[in-house]
Amino acid sequence: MATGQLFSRTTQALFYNFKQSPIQRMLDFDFLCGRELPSVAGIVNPGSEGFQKLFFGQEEIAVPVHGSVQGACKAHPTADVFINFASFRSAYASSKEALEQPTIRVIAIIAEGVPEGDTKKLIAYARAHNKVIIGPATVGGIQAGAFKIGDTAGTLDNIIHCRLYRPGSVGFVSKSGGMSNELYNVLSRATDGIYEGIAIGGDVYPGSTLSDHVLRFNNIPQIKLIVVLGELGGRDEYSLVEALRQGKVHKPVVAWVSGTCARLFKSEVQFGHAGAKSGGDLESAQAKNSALQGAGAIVPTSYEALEGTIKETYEKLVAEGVIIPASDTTPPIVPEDLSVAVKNGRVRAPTHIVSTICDDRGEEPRYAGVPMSTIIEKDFGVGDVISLLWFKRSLPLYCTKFIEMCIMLCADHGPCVSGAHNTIVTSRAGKDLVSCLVSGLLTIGPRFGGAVDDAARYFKDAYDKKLSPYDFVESMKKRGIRVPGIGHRIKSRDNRDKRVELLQKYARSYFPSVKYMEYAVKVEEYTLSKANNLLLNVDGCIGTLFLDLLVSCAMFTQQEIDEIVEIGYLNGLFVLARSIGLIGHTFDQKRLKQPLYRHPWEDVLYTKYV
Ligand code: Q5B
Repeated sequence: MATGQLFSRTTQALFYNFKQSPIQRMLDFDFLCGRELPSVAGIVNPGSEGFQKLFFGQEEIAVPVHGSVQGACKAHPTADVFINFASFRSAYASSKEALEQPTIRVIAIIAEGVPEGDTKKLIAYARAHNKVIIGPATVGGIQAGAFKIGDTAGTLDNIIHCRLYRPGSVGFVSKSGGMSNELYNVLSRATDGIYEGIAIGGDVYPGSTLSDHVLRFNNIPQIKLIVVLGELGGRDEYSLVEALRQGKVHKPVVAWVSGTCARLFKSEVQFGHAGAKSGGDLESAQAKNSALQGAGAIVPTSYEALEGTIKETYEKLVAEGVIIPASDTTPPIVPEDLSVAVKNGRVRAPTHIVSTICDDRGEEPRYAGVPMSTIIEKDFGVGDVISLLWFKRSLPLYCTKFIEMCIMLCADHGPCVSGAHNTIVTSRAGKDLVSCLVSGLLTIGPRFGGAVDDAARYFKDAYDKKLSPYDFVESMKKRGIRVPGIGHRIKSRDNRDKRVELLQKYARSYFPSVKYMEYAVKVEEYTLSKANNLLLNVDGCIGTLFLDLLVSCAMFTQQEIDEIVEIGYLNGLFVLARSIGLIGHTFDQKRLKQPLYRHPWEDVLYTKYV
């Protein structure tokens, strides 16, 4: 393993797998330390390229995303730390690939459960190529005031509390990531804080050992005191014992091996880490503590006494002039995320969107207050859903049935109408479903299918003003306006529109009143006297009947009815219905593998006389 510093204030890392929270925590730490360069140079997210927006202090920065380890290393040749957040399944392959890159020097493997055989292969490769592995099964490590791996040291509050934004004099190494957080607190109370802290991870075969890091700390001039927290199980601590015995460590080492309580259990005990189980006597916490003490480490009598022992040793070093306590600085304030501040009631922000029809924030979406499960359990239909989402109330059955009839009857009217024709041509041009659909929908307007609202408006106005059919039609003619809802290209007095007949029959049977529709029938009588095809069409029928529905169900105020007609809700019925048919035409053409449509020359009048 390399000797000396692993990180500095300019160290940059590549982060494997996009994990927003730990990356943001690294960048927040950078800001707290006053780093100028973000510690995350790039993200490797297999299969995707681009960038991710993250905060660096108050500013947003774009962190590049690379699809491969190799690509990321090539793009960021000075990033020499690889932080691997792959799962245990893919941690080996990605770690191996990272180790093979000449630019990568240190790799942290966060995943738990990496097969021991795989870890051993990684260790062998790293040793042979003079690279450092931290982990697997680790939270990582930190160099105070310089560089932090992922979630190490927890929240910003904890980092500030432990003064990790500036270097102290202690080199700390532990197996456990959780306990390292605890010890950062202890060390901030008992000393001037850490210079560097590493959690090697709780696996039986860690990529780097306690003694590897202690020997490294021994070579770092800023580290004056070394603190080690081992745990029962395994023999790792004995390599430290050996190093101490051989005089390889000349700085004071305070050490404690936790797990002394294992002796209280009658059978073998497995603690949280894979490697933390009471095995033979040599692997017990007691044996390791006494071996460490015998080799010259300062070992307290219990974990409770550890803080006091560290404090005593630290103060002795201060008194001897070995340590000049690091001075305290005030770190900058890292801006809080808006979502967190809002959640905790610390700020209020005006909303940018108002919505009243559907609330998806609870366990299940609610349409106008009605939970989705109720809609299913009570056997609601599409008409009920339209009632709730468009009119924000549950309409009676005869109304919802009428809505459904409109949808069913207007779903399609063959391939020759404007909308279907456009959709067919678009589909044959090879376009996608949405393009085909909207190309058809865009033809819906005052002449084709989109006369429902205007029919409701004009017929209502004429009826409310008590205009005779004659006066109504002639006044429209004078104004040069065709009566919306009257007239059809193929339907006529002798070829009635079945849809109109069906809707009229239903409404006459179930609606309390059909006064607007009956008025339209009288208008039709007059227009038919002018021309055979000027009959009440499907738009006019739906428009007038919907007026009847709104007025006669007594669930809408006059103001609401005026608003519905004014806004133009009723064309929505045709749009919704015809979407069904247009989607059908799109699929039909594609299924039939129809070629690109070209209109025949002979069907075009080429003339210069108009
Ligand atoms: N004239 C629908 O016209 C059509 C008149 C009128 C007074 C009228 C026309 C019209 C109003 C809009 C309307 C919905 C363009 C129709 C639909 C869905 C569909 C479609 C499908 C489906 C048809 C001949 C003479 C002229 C005109 C006069 C015509 N309409 N006068 N009020 N409303 N209606 N649209 O056949 O004296 O000779 O100059 O605009 O309600 O879109 O199936 O196809 O489900 O897909 O082209 O059902 O009626 O008649 O333009 O040659 O006019 O009648 O002024 O008089 P045509 P034109 P003059 S349903």
